[in-house]
Parts: sequence; structure tokens; C-alpha cells
Amino acid sequence: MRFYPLISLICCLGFLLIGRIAQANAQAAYIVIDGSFDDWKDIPHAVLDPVDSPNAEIDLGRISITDNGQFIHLLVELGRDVNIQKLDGSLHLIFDIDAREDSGQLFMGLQGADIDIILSPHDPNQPNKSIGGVDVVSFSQNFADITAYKIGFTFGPTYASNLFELRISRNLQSPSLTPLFSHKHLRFKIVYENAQDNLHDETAIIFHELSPLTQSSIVQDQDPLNKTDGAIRVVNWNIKDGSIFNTPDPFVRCLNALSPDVILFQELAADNSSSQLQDFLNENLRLRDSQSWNVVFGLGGGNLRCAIASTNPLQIQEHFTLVEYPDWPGHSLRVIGAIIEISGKRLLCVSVHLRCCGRLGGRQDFKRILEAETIRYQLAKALQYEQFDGLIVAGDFNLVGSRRPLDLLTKHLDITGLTLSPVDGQQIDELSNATWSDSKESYVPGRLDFLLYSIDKLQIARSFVLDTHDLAPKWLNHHSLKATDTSLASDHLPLVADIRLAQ
Ligand SMILES: [Ca+2]
Ligand SMILES: [Ca+2]
Repeated sequence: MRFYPLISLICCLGFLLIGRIAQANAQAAYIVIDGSFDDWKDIPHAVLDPVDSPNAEIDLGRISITDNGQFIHLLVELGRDVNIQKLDGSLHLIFDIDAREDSGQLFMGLQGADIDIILSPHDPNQPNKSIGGVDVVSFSQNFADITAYKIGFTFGPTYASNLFELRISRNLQSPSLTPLFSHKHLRFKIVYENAQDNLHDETAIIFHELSPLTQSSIVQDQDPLNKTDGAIRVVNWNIKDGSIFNTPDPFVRCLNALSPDVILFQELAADNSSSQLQDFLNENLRLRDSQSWNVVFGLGGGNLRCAIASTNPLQIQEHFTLVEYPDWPGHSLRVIGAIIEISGKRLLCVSVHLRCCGRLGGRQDFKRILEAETIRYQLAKALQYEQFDGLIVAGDFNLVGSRRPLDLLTKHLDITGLTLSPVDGQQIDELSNATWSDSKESYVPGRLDFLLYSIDKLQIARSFVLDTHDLAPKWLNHHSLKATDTSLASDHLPLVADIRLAQ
């Protein structure tokens, strides 16, 4: 890609003409970071950047901003489908947090800039190489040690898109730091630079009036973990390298609080076993009456195995015993399927763990698509001669590239005659549907895990993602949980669904 001086000139002229007058009105809106945009429909755009960057990775378009007492939310249109933590270039969100030119410094045309949030920052030691994730640079000593996690930065969707919603916390998630966006106004602009640090597109400077800052407080009258009467509780959880056996306490507390009937696991280790997991669950989880746990353990998948556990009788489904890649003998997918008998009905459950990492069009994304295609084919075979009273496919989809693996298992199931749909579980704070978070990583929280269910046979009574930080102290005590339990247990959060079988 080359730098286009004419386009740059047009961008700069655009800035001179409209930079001073682009103004976004403060307007409260309830935004959920879930990668769907209905919540933005009444929010006007702050800037409509023209189509002026035809050959670049990104061509900025509509930009909207809204805030409430706790968060700033942006809607950013990028002109192409991209994964914003894995760009070739870098996208800069540059904020003048106090709308004052005499604090901060001149940065990329914004006088008084205080922080720069960089999506896909470059490796300082290898200037042309993008390192994935999000970095935050401060031009003020007050915020010298801020990080993407400390400013609560999240976005959706996690898969490739040309439109993203983004969140920044106004109160930093560290008591030692003063609030980041405590002033009455802010100014910001968005700049895209390619891998060689050449500016390819930029918005005008946007002025925004902020609502008063408020402190968050959790109000929970009802038990947020309450299990629906008469429903089967299914929990999906990637337990990170079999750590349930190494650091069992947070797992045990969470699973006892959730009281599942069916658990779909990912990331057990190859040297773990069905009997080991079965003994562990029987010894550590509270059971009703004469119940005990039954487990099937994935035979394939190299060092990372899937498993399914239930207090109901279960057996391996033959087409999901050992699933090999097409034309790659000896190499198997991370998947296991079981038939669970519940009150005389038969539920087919499939626990899946698709390839991690990469981005749209990369080799990892290609492998995820191949895996989803293979699982879809196995579902078709399983359904060819057998009837089930419901079907669940859940797991770590690692959806950081294209959305295609999810689409293959939801919209393109005609070969099976099935209709699968993802549950819409949000976190208990109802702010996002992220299922993964690790503050030691450069990547920010995102939705990697999905639970798909057959909509003709099953009903979802409720669904949610458990982050124990979201529970009020009263409910933490009630369930003998610690606020840090889910983050201590794994980088993935339990995805929970209460399911009813059709009568
Ligand atoms: Ca949304
Ligand atoms: Ca400033």
C-alpha cells in the first residue's frame, strides 16, 4: 500500500472545514457490547467521513458517540470487514479528555491530546509488524500506567466486521487512578495509519458534551444465578489446560453455585481421563439424592480434549467418538458428542473447541472453517438414522477471524434438516456478552464461546455468562463465591443456559 498525498490533503481540508464544527450531542442510551447495533438506532452520527481511502485497509465512515455516567460508547464504521485487533496497520482513537488544548500535547493533528487508544499497535522493535490487541498511550503523568483493561476497553463483534461498537470506562478500574473522563466535554478523532506509519484516513475532530460522572453500584434483588424450575441447566466452560485439577477451588465454588445438570468442557489435557473427571465431580459437587456424575472424554484433539458430564445417563454418540480432518489421516478435531437421557428423552450434546487465533482470511481461520464444516457433516450423519429430542452444540469457537464457522453451524444446516441458533446470554451486569477475558494479554475481552440449540425441539428459559465480579456481595456470600473466582479459574467464563425440552 502506498501513501496518497492527495487523499491526505483532502482529509486535512476536511478537517479544516468541519473539524471545528463537528459536534456530538450528549444523549443517554443503553448500549450493550454484543456486536448487534439496534441499541444505536436513535443515536445520530457525529461525523460521516467520506469515502476517500479507496485502497487502504480501512476507510472510516459513520462515527457516533454516546455516554452515560459510567461509560463512553463509540460506533465506528470502517468500510471493510476487518478484525480490529489484527490489522496490518493501526487504528488510533485519540482523546482530548478535558477538551483543553493546554493539557496534553499535539498528536496527529489533535492539540491537547491526552490519550491514544491503539487498535493493532506496531511492535516497536519491528516497526512494520503489527502485534495484535490494544495498547493505550498517555500523554499525561496522571495516567502513566493505564492499559486497555484498566480503561475497561471492549468492543463487539469479536469476529470480522465493517462496523464495531466500542466502550471505554469513565472511571478507571484501579482506585489509585483519578477518573479518566470526569470533565464536561471531550474531543476526539480517529486516525488510520498503515503498517509503514503513513496516514491513510482520519476523521474531523469531534466535540462531545458529557453527562455527569456517576459511580457504579450493583443492585440485585433477585438471585442472579437462580435456576429455572423444571429446566435442565447446561454449562459450557473452557477450563484452560485442565486447570480444574490444579487449582480446583474456584471451579468447585462456581460449579456448585451454578448447579448444572449437563457440563460441556473444553481444554482438558490429554493425560486427564474420563474416570479422573468423574471422580472429581462426584467428590466435589453437591448432588441431589442418589445422583452421580457420568462423563464422556474426547478421544481426539491432541493435547486439548473436550468432555461432557451429566448427572443423567449418557453415552458417546458414535459419529463424534473420533472425528478426523478430511484428507488428513491421523489428525483429529477437538470434539466429543454424547447422547444424554433425560426423563425418557434423548438430547444430543456436542462439545467443540475450534482452532484459536489468526484473523479473517488467515490459515487459522481456514482451519476453523474446515472444522465447522466437518462437524456439520458429522451432525448430518448422526441425524441420518437417529431421532433426537433436542440438540446442543457448544464450545470455544475462537471466533476471532470470520463469522463463517458460526454461520456454518447455524444458517447453513440444510444438509441436516436442523435449525440451530445461538443463545444470547449476556454477562450478569448486562453490559456485554464477552465470554473471554485475560488482563495479562494484549487482547481485550470478547465473545469466543457459543451455545447453539435446536430451536424446533428446545426452549431457552434463560441464559447468561457468569463473571463473578458482577455479583453483589450478598449473592457472593449466599453462593459461597469469591468475586475473583471466574478469573482465577480460567480465561473463559461459564456460559449458562436453562433449557426446556418440548413436551
Ligand atoms: Ca449493541
Ligand atoms: Ca487535553
